[in-house]
Amino acid sequence: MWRRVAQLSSLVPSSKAFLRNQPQPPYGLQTCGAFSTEILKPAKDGVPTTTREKLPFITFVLGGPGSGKGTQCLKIVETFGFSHLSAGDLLRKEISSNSENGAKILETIKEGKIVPSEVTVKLIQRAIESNNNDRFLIDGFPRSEENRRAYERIVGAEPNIVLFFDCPEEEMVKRVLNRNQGRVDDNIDTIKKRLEVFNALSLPVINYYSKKGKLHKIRAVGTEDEIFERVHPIFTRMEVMKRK
Ligand code: UP5
Ligand code: MG
Repeated sequence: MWRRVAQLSSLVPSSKAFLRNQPQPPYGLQTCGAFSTEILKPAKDGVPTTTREKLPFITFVLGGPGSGKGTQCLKIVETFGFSHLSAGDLLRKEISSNSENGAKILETIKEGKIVPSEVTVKLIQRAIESNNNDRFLIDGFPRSEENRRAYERIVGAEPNIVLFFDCPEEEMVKRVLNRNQGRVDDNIDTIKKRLEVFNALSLPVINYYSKKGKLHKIRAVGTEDEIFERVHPIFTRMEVMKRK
């Protein structure tokens, strides 16, 4: 599994060529329920989110480093009762638990590169499985088209909606450098690499969901509360909230 990651990580400079060469997933789409969840025919190796009686409502939360994903997720959790799964936090937990992959995950994060999809998707899948909530925010994932396809293949479903926190690079760099929480990737060299990876590999994912009509782009400048005022109506409008 990790050998594949190393290959992926080295793809950052030539990401366009990599993305062009990726095969399309051979899964048929079905539409399910009132919330336009698209269930893909699940692969043999993973079905968890599709074995529940009712599919959970999944929101992917995307945006560059320091765009405020985590901060806004906490507010959405408080107001709308979602469970927050930060892919970065799940990976950092793997590092601190001295798991088999911990050292490699640490190296990848220090380099600002992307951890192999299988590693991250399994962590997300496990976190969803062990939580009975019917609504989740998946923060900071998928970061590449390959991540997105792996999630669809393993979990067998697409997100209901996708949030994109759109923030100028200058502001993101300032916020990350001010954070001061001891993260190994909060230094100017790694931040530059994270921004390169975001532009090369994550923006195509955002474009993909925009074309599918699932994307909610939020201007991520201003105070935390001002930004949340832009987020709030997205969820109040949704039928899923009325079921609470
Ligand atoms: N802040 C927030 N909002 C503010 C505002 N409106 N005004 C002023 N300050 C504001 O915010 C960042 C800082 O800004 C905080 O100090 C906050 O108080 C302040 P935060 O909400 O933490 O922003 P966020 O977008 O969550 O930034 P983060 O640094 O977490 O984003 P990344 O996407 O870079 O980090 P993540 O943890 O998701 O990933 C880290 C690494 O893990 C990746 O680079 C990658 O190597 C790896 N990774 C994978 O490989 N795969 C994955 O799927 C996920 C991660
Ligand atoms: Mg974060």
